[in-house]
Amino acid sequence: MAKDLGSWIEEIKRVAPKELVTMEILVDPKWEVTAVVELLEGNDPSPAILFENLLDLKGRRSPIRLLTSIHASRVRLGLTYGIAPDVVRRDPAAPTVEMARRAERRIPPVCIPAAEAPCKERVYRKGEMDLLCFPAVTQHELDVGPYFTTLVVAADPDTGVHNISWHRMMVKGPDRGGIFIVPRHLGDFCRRAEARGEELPVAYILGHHPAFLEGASWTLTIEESEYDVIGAQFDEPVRVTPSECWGDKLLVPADAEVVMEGVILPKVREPEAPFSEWTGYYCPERLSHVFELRAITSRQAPIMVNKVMGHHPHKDRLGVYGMEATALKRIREIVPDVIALNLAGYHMQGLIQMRKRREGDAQRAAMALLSSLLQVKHVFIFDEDVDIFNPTEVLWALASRVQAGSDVEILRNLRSSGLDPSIDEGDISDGMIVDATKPLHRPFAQRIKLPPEIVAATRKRLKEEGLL
Ligand SMILES: Cc1cc2nc3c(=O)[nH]c(=O)nc-3n(C[C@H](O)[C@H](O)[C@H](O)COP(=O)(O)O)c2cc1C
Ligand SMILES: [Mn+2]
Repeated sequence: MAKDLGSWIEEIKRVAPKELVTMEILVDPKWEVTAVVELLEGNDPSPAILFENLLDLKGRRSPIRLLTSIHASRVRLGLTYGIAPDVVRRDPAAPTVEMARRAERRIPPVCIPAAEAPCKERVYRKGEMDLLCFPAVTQHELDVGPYFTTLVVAADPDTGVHNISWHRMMVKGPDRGGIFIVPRHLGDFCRRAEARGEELPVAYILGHHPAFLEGASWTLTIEESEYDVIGAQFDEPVRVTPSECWGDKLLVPADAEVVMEGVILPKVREPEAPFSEWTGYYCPERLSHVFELRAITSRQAPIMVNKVMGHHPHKDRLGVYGMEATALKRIREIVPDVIALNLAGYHMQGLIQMRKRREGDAQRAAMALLSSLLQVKHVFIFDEDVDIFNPTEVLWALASRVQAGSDVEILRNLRSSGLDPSIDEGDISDGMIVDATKPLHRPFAQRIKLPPEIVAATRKRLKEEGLL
C-alpha cells in the first residue's frame, strides 16, 4: 500500500487511539478551528484533531475534512516513521535521528498513469470547484483572512528538477491566492521564469502522509529533488503522476489528498498578510507573489491539512522536524559526537546535546547548525547527561555550567528568514553561541544522584504498596 494520509490516520487509531480526536461538531474555520486547537492542545497527549464538519468559505457545509496538529506530539512523530511510542517516550530524539539516518539515501519517485492516481479520483471542470470551496482557516484575530498552510511543488524552469517547499497561501478570491516566498529554491524558479516574462507552473498540495510533509522541509541543493529525499523517508519511491495542465513537465504526488494546479504570475506582487507566523507574532502586510488557479483534482473524500502557526507553546511542530533532521545530519557530519538536536519550540534557537571529547568541538557543532538553517540565531550546547527536551534541566545546566565571559560568543551579520521581530530592519540578524558543556581541563563538580539499585528496589516496594 502506498503511503498516504488515510493510512497514517488508520495507523494512529490502531496503535495510539488517544493521539487523535475526531471533532463532529460543526465548526467555522474562521477562528473556531484554532480555538478548538488551543483548548485541546494542553491535554496529554496533545491530540491531532480531525474536523469532520466544517463550513467552507461560502458558508456552506463542506464535504472536505481537515486535519490539524499532526505533529503536536513526539509519539505521533515516531509513528510517522514506524517507531513505537515507548521508544519515543524513553528517547525523544529517536525520530529525528531515524530521519537523519534514512536521509543517507535517495530514492527517486515512480510515475504512474493519471487513471491510477488517487489524487485524480475527482477532476473538477472550471467553475465546478474553486478556492472558496475549501474550509481554509483564518487562524488568529488579526489575520487578514483564510490561509492554506501547506506545500508547493514546482519544476526548475531550466533543469526540470522538482522542488517541494512549504508556503502559506492567502485565499484572495475563487481563483487567486497570495503566496509568500522567502528567496530560496522556489524564489529562484520564479526569478528565472519572470526574467523571461513567463508564468511558473506550480501545484499546491493540501495533504499527504506526514513523512511527505516533513520531507518537504529538507534543505537540499537546488540540483536535488525533495521527491528523492521523501522517497528515502518513506523507504519506498513516492508515486507521482502527470499534472492536468502541463503533463509530465510538472509531476504531482499521486497519493496527495488535493492538488490545486496553477501558476505564479510574473511581475505581479500584491498585498498579502497580516498572518500569524511561527514566531508567535503577526507578520505584517507585505507585497507577495500571486497564484492563479487553473485546475483542481482530489480524492473522492479528501482531508486537507492545516498547520496552526505561531501557537504558544508552539505545539504542532509539523515541518520543523524535517528542518531539525536536516540540521542534525549536517552537524554530525562535522562533529560526529553530537547526539541530539532540539529546535526548542520556536526554531530560532537550537539546543545541541553532545558527548564532548575535545575542546572546540562544541563551537564547531554550533557553527554547523547556524549555517544549516536560516532561522536559527541562538545555539546552546550541552553535555550528554543533560536532557535537552526537558526545559528544567536545560535551565539548570545554563545556570551551573556557563561563565558568560568565556562561554558566550556573539556573532554579527547573519542572514535570517526576516520574520524575527527583534531585527531592526531587513533580514540581517545577530547570533549567539552559549557553550554549556563542562570544561575538560579540570575536574567538574559531580552531579547529585542516588544509588540506582536503591531507586529500583524502592520503586518495587512502593508499587507493591500501591503507592506508585
Ligand atoms: C510550516 C511551515 C511553513 C512555512 N511557510 C513558508 C512560507 O510561507 N514561505 C516560505 O518561503 N517558506 C516557508 N517555510 C520554509 C520553507 O518551506 C523551507 O525552508 C523549505 O525547506 C524551503 O525549501 P527549499 O530549500 O526547496 O527552498 C515554511 C516551513 C514550514 C515548516
Ligand atoms: Mn529545494
